Amino acid sequence: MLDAFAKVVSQADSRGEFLSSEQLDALTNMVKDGNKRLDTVNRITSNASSIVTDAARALFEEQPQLIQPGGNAYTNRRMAACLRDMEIILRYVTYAMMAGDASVLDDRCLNGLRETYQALGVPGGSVAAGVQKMKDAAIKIANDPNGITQGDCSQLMSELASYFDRAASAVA
Ligand code: PEB
Repeated sequence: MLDAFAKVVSQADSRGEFLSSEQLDALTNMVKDGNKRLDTVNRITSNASSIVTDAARALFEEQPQLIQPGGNAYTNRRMAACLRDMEIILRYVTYAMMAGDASVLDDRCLNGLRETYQALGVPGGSVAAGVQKMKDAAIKIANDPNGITQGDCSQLMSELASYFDRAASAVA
């Protein structure tokens, strides 16, 4: 598990070189945007349960077969497992956002997840659809201009989107 700083240090060390000016520039920009990054993580973290439940509701509206008898989210036990899975994925996305690096998401959440779902008979495409709904909700919340000093968050929002896309394509 690496963050954006540890990653460039490890890359440079494996080549036995000083940090390049491109690496330093990228890290400088990351430091400059640090408060925005923390606000992003904070906003998603504080709204995690509504992000999860709204996305799940929308998913079941779009794919009602999931909650009908025989569906993969039918029975309270499976419904609970489904909501829990969405929450786990969202939590790892916030970790990746905090770290500025996807490795924590890859190593601790997505690694082997597709195979786990295949073995359980959980439809990966439906999980991916749920993750995309969480992405839209998370960006809406993180990028809301109200109640915060305004600035350009486009780069951070596309980084955030990329972690959700990564999770969705790991299971689809
Ligand atoms: C991954 N999910 C499930 C299981 C595991 C995971 C390991 C099996 C064990 C259990 O039931 O608890 N666990 C989860 C995860 C990590 C982890 C992401 C990462 C660290 O440790 N069913 C649906 C939807 C979808 C869903 C499409 C969006 O219809 C999920 C939610 N996951 C789902 C369901 C089960 C499950 C288990 C229903 C239970 C399947 C079953 O037992 O039949």
